[in-house]
Amino acid sequence: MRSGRNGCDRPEAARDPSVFVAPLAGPIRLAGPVAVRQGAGRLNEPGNEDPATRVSGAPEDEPPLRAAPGPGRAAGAARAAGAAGTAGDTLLGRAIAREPVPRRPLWIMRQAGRYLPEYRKLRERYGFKELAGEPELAAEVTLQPFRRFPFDAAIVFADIMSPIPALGVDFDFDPGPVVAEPIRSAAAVAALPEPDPGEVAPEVIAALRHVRAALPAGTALLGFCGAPWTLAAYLVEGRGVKDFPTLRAFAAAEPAALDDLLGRLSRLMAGYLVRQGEAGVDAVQVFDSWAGLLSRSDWERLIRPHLEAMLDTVGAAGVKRILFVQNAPHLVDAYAELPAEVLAVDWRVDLADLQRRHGRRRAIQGNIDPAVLTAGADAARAAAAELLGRVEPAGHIVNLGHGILPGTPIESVEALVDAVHRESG
Ligand code: 1CP
Repeated sequence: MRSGRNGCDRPEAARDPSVFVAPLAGPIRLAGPVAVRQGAGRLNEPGNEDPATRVSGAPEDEPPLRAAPGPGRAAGAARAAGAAGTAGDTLLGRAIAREPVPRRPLWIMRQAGRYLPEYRKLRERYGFKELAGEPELAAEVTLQPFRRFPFDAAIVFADIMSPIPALGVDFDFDPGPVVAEPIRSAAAVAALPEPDPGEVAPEVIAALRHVRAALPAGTALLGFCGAPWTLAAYLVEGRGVKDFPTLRAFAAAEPAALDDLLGRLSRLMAGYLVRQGEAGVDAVQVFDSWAGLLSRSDWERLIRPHLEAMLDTVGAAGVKRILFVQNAPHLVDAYAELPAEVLAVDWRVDLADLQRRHGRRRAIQGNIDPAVLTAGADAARAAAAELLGRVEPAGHIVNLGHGILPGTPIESVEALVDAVHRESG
C-alpha cells in the first residue's frame, strides 16, 4: 500500500495506535497494518438491508445550483483568523468543484469506528457518549484511521444525535440511538425548546477545531448532521427498527405535528452546520439514512420543503454540501434536484448511470457495497476496479455506499486505498 503521504513520525508514545494521545498539529504518523476479523454487523444496522435496486432513467433536466462559489464564507473567515492546519487546495475540494484531479479522493463512512482494533480498545475504557462528548477524545478517534490509511478527508467523530441534547430529549446508544420518551404528539413537539446555535453540540464544534489544527495540509475536514426526517425517525420511533412503522403512522395521523417537528429540526441543523463551517470544515455531509420510508408524493409534501430550506441556509453561508440518500431508489432523482454540491448514494444505485444523468451539475459520491469488503481484500480490490472503470474521475468522490461494517478486515480497506491510489499512476 502506498501510504507514505503522512509518514512523519510522532513521538514514541503515539506509535501504538491504541494509545490515546491528544491530536498533534502537523502530520499524522501511519501505523503498519494489523489484521483483525470480527463478526458481521447487527441485522438492524443501516448497511444490512435489501438487495440492490437499479434506478431507472430520468432525463438530465436540472435546475441551477443555489450556492456561493469559491471557498465558503464561514470557512474562509475561520481560515483568515489563522487556524493552524488550514485547508487549502484539497482533492476533495477539487472533486466537489468537478475540476480535473490527479486521482479521485477517497474517504469511508464510519472510517473511525468499530472495524478498527484501536477504536475497540478505547471503547473498553470509554462509553460511546464519553468518546463523542469529550472534544479531545473525539478528535483522537477522528484521527485514528489516519495512522493506518491516507484517506483524503476526516469526518468528525460524533453522531447524528449529538445536537439532540439541546432539545432536552434524553437518549442512549445500544448500539444505535434509543430515545427514553419518544415524541408522538403535537403537544410534545410544541414543548421542544428552540436553542441558540451556540448551545447545540458545542463539543462537536470544539472537536472540529482540534482536528482542523492536527490535519495535514491537503486533507479535507468534514462535518455532518442528520437530515430532519432521519432525526425525526429516531425521535418518533424511539430507535432504529425495520421500516419505522410508528413514524409512518405518525406522519399519516399527525401531519401538522410532523411538519412542526421537521421545521424545528431543519432550523436546528441549519444553524449547527453553519457553525461547523465557522469551525473550518471543507464540507458537511447531510445523512438522510431513512429517506426512503415514504412514497415520492408524501416525501414531496411532508419532507422536501424542510430539507430544502436547511440546505439553502447552509449554502447561503458558503458551506459545501454533500447530501447522502440511503435506500431510496424512488427518490434519487428528486434528491439530485436539491441544492447540494454532491449527491452521495448507497450501493443500490448505478453510479455511472447517475453520473450520466446528473453529473453535469453535481459531483457524486459512493458507492461500493460495504458488505463486499467483509469478503476480503480480493473482493474489495475487484469492486474498486469495477467502480473506477465505470465512473468518470472528474466529480467522483470514492466511498462506500453506507458505513463500513464492524467485521471488515483491515486488509480490505488497504486494498481499496491501494486501488484508488494506483490511479495516479
Ligand atoms: O462504539 C459504538 O458502539 C458506537 C457505534 C457508533 C459509531 C462509531 C454509533 C452509534 N455512532 C457512531 C459514529 C457515527 N455515526 C459517525 C462518525 C463519523 C464516521 O466515522 O463516519 C457518523 C457519521 C454517524 C452517523 C449516523 N449515526 C447515522 C447516519 C449514517 C448511517 O449509518 O446511516 C445514523 C443513522 C446514526 C445512528 C446510529 N448511531 C450509532 C449507530 C450504531 C447508529 C445506527 C444504527 C441504529 O439506528 O440502530
